[in-house]
Amino acid sequence: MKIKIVADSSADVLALEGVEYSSVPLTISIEGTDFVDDEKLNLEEMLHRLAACKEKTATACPGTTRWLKAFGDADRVICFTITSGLSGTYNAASLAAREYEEKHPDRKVHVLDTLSTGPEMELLIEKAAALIREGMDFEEIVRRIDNYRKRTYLLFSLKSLHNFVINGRISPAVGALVGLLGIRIVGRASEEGTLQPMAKCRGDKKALQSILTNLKEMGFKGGLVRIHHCCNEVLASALRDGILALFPNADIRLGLTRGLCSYYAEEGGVLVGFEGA
Ligand code: X90
Repeated sequence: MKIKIVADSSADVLALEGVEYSSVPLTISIEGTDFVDDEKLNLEEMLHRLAACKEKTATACPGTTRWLKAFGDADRVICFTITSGLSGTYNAASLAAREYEEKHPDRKVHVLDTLSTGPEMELLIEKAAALIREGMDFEEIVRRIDNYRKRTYLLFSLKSLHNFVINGRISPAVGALVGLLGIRIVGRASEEGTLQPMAKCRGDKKALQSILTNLKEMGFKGGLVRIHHCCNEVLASALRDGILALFPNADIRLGLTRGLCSYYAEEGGVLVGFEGA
């Protein structure tokens, strides 16, 4: 029985080797232009337009039609969504899954609210892909992924929370933490899947130290780490080197945020997904 993986575009994963996979795009609207977060997205143009734009910009989650298209004709689907704490994506995917199963009673879709995004989603997707390749059955994979999610985490460093505030995704009080020149907010995805600030840091070097400290406190012992950044190769590489200096056996991979995560993380933002306790 073939198992397909489907995830929304906030996972920053466009393709998977050896496993059926579809990425379902969110949309970023900037002054009348819709940037669809798929493989054709011109990220550079989107960031330029964003920097020049003085009007309100917005994002939108994929509707059920896009999800149904991604499920295609798969017998079994494992579907990963960005946190329901910040987006309607999980809700839309769940509605689509119900519709799919009603139409095809022999098929099944498991929708997983990752309570996170970006590189933590990538870890969950990678794990599911590995288990599919091993030939494990659907129910068992779903069980394993549910357990695995309990020990994966997301930390981040952001220079601005502007787009979170204007889209009503965090309270103005939290948003007020940044705005000062050179201040980064280091935070984590909370257990409820919301943005939880942990430290205010002046400059990327301090942010790096704060991320390393939190990584250890959250139980990292040298497992998998995925780092996604928006135009900040310097901090992303320094982080990799800092982690490797403490945990030489860590398995670390760097990648780029795509449209949705770039819009919210903004230039300079770095997201770290890892295996903790
Ligand atoms: O329009 C929509 O439905 C999408 C809304 C998404 C809002 C959050 C995006 C987060 C992107 C930024 C840093 C990580 C914060 C994670 C907190 C859980 C990535």
